[in-house]
Amino acid sequence: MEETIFSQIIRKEIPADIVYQDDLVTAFRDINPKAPTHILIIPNVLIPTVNDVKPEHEQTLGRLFTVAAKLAKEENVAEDGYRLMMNCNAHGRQEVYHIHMHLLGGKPLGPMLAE
Ligand code: DGP
Repeated sequence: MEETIFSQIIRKEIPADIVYQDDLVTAFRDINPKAPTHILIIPNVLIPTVNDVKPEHEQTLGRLFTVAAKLAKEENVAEDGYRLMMNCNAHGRQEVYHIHMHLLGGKPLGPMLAE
């Protein structure tokens, strides 16, 4: 398993706009935002893709959702709505092989998939 740039962000070795961190997860603003709110919520432990998820990750991955809900409220997008998204491998267009939940909101997001 090879570390990605996200491990360096977790350890604060490179700059990122971190909006939340605890013992299990870290959340920071996407460097190339696709919506007014675009935050990545990631496990502190390296899990390259959703295909690598194991039962022992369930508590950590559950935390992604509780943090998403908290951040959606803080970003004032909870009422209007938002999208949570996780890409896997080539067909999912995953770019960084450290799983991450995209939290997108702040405007109507349009159809889920572009043709
Ligand atoms: P994905 O295609 O799901 O793997 O999305 C990867 C996202 O990660 C993409 O929206 C851009 C973002 N990203 C890549 N490198 C960095 C970085 O160094 N810092 C931050 N904040 N975001 C990054």
